[in-house]
Amino acid sequence: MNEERTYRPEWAPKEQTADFATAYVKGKEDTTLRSQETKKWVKRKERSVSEYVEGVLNNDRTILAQAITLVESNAAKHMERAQQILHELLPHVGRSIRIGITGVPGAGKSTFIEAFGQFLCEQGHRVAVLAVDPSSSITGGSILGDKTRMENLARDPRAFIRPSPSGGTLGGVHRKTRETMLLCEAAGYDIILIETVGVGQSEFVVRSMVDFFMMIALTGAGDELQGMKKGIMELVDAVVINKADGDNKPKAEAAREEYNQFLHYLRPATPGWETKAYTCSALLGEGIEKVWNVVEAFISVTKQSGAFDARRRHQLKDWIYSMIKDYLESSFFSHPQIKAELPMIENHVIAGTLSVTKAVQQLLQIYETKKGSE
Ligand SMILES: Nc1nc2c(ncn2[C@@H]2O[C@H](COP(=O)(O)OP(=O)(O)O)[C@@H](O)[C@H]2O)c(=O)[nH]1
Ligand SMILES: [Mg+2]
Repeated sequence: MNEERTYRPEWAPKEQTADFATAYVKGKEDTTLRSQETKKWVKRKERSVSEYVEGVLNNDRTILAQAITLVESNAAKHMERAQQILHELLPHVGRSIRIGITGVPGAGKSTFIEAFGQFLCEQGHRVAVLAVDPSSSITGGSILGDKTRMENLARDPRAFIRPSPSGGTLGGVHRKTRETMLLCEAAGYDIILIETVGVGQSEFVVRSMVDFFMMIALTGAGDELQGMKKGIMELVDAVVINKADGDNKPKAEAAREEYNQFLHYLRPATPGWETKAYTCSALLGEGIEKVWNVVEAFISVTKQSGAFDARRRHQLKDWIYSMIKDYLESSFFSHPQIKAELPMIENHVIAGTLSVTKAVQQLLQIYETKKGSE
């Protein structure tokens, strides 16, 4: 190894740990961006909308990734172009199976997706993996190391992995993930897997964009049923108890029965479908095919009953309303006059000199009159 390759930045931990990149490779100048004659930097040419559309339809992965970046951008100029691209791609979207996967951190979601995704690719499918990570919208960072756990899947040309969009509210992530999903469908991915950590509202957000929703659960930790408290069990179409291997196998079987007893009394997440618990070992790849068989049965039952299409229609409506809410909320709170007056009005309410209703009325009046005079 030469000196450049072993250079370590000062912020690197002293101890070499497996989850930290061990070497830092110094960047090379990208000569393609320098004009050959003048030796001056030239700006990379922006792609046209039709270049994006064609690239996505031909599953050019570079262009797909760039289109997703455009969709994720909050800049007005990018948003407009992204919407043009999405509009042209509309006839090519919607033909995938959308599967959401939730569970507490450490349950094995990423390991499961790696095994499940590889299995599906071997079956001739093309799989896109997206993530809704609420921590990324709050802290700006994504769950560490997720991508590295999907190393094999990431290398498979039949799979496409995209980590969480960052920035903005969960509502913003919601829009970005939905639109990213549409781009992946247009690029020919027929199975979309959306991973989310069971935090806050993210489960509801993911439920509102998928056909099939599953929870990866664990045994242990007092054997309590995870997700019971938060009502997550009423959102899912399957509970998959992972790590059913080695000494943990009997425990996983017991947990499965416990879950099944409990699920029996719940209102099913999807009309006409009984949510049940299953076991698997994502690590050993056991029980993966069984989970896929469950998804296939679900699709066939709900397509026949009409529940599948009804849910898709409902989700589109839901999307309209959630976007309106997001838009109004950010438009209200970013309004200069509101920003200026809000702290004062807040203080009046706290001091007891103004009622909450009156305060809200005042603020809305400020917002509406200013909007009207713009
Ligand atoms: N024994 C066993 N360990 C597993 C299994 N699936 C995942 N793990 C381990 O559990 C840990 C967390 O897995 P990960 O996929 O990152 O969980 P996530 O946070 O839900 O995405 C990792 O150390 C995995 O190797 C399994 O089926 N059996
Ligand atoms: Mg993970």
